[in-house]
Amino acid sequence: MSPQFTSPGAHSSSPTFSSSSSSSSSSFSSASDRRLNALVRHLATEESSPMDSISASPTSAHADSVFAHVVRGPEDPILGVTVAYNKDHSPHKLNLGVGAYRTEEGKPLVLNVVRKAEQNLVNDMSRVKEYLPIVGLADFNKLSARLILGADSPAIQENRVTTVQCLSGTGSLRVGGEFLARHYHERTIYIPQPTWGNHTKVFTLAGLSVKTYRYYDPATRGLNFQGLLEDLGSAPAGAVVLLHACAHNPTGVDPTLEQWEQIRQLMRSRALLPFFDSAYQGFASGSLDADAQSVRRFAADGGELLLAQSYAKNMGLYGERVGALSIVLKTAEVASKVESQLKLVIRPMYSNPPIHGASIVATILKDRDLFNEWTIELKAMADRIISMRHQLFDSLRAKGTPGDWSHIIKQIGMFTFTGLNPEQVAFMTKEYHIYMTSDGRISMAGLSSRTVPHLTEAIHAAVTRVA
Ligand code: PLA
Repeated sequence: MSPQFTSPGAHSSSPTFSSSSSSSSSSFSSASDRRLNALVRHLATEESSPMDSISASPTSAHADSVFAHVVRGPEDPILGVTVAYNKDHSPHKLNLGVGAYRTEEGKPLVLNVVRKAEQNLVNDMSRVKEYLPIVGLADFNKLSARLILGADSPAIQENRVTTVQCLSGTGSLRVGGEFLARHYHERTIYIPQPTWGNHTKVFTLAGLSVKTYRYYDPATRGLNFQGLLEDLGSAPAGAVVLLHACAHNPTGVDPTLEQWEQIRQLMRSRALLPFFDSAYQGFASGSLDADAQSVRRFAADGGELLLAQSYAKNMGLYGERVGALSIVLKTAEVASKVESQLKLVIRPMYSNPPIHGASIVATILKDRDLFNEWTIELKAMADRIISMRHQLFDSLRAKGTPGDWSHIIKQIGMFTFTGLNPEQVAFMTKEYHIYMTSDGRISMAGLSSRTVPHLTEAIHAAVTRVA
């Protein structure tokens, strides 16, 4: 039986909806017409007191927004550079802000091997779009842990590693931070000074208290190793320490292997818990294994650690948001209990991760030919960045730009920490349409042979004309 609605006063002269239904219309449509007509009459009745209360209600169309007091937030210091760049109409504009790889032609790059993997996935009619488990794609997790810890990792063989697929590097850091805030006794995390700008926000919002340790020495444009050892040496026992696995952002300064060894010994002796951020594996040296050495040394001593991985840069999967959080633990039993708690962190946050990007990565990592092809493309990206360093260095030297620019070729990874101050950066943006973060970081991956002369002109003008 159709639902019936009775409307008091349906015979009145208020405006009515004419029914578009034919004479054979069902009792349902005439009933719903009556209901709509009653509503229209109700809303049109001026002296109706419920109407008064609607217009006076803060969420009605007539009142001011309940969010009128909200103040405009600042743009993100890194992603906001792209927003400003997009508004600039100059044909000479150059975006060296966000770390995003560009070709020699200045175009974004989708790796060939990624195109192939996607083709395989599209052609596979057995694939479905069901939800992934809370922890993500099993193959992806297993292969990601192997990629960073090494195929022969004892921790993996002994099932002491739990890996969960997360929303790229950022999501992995956040899930790790939330887990620590809930289940770890020491809520302080030490991050390098300086570091990627988002670290402080991610960990603070996760519920940790953020402190810094000395890392970079502006005088030498290198590592402040003594300061680092002192600060970690006086951190409270058990504190978490964020370490950039390689290609430190923004400085491009990494510890040597000997220095890593000293850091490891100090941290283990003080029971400091390492949390590695690996956003650039393969991008620093061009070798996936070489760039994983810091992490592997810590894992090899049998101690515990957290590890956030991103495939944004090394597979060019920026917008696919694909990454992983691994936690290396003492026993398989602890690992499985920790995983059960990671699921409780993830489920109310985003339920389960997206399937496409992780499937691309798993397809590439499990096929020997695709994997080899990836390493070749990755090396080509790293080599192009290294060659940009040499071209910019040579070009500044040839122009006689005042200053020692050797740090451009000594630093490693996607960025050069130029030493330019915020005023010089603002000048370069205004006069030369070159966009970069105000701390003087430039993304070498955004540079090409074609744009090196323009950047050289701009740097030269900035250092000779702006104090
Ligand atoms: N960790 C570090 C050290 C990073 O530099 C970045 C990205 C991430 C994590 C997070 O990357 P993901 O979430 O995309 O995997 N840093 C970029 C982009 C490249 C950004 O700021 O979001 C940067 O320009 O610094």
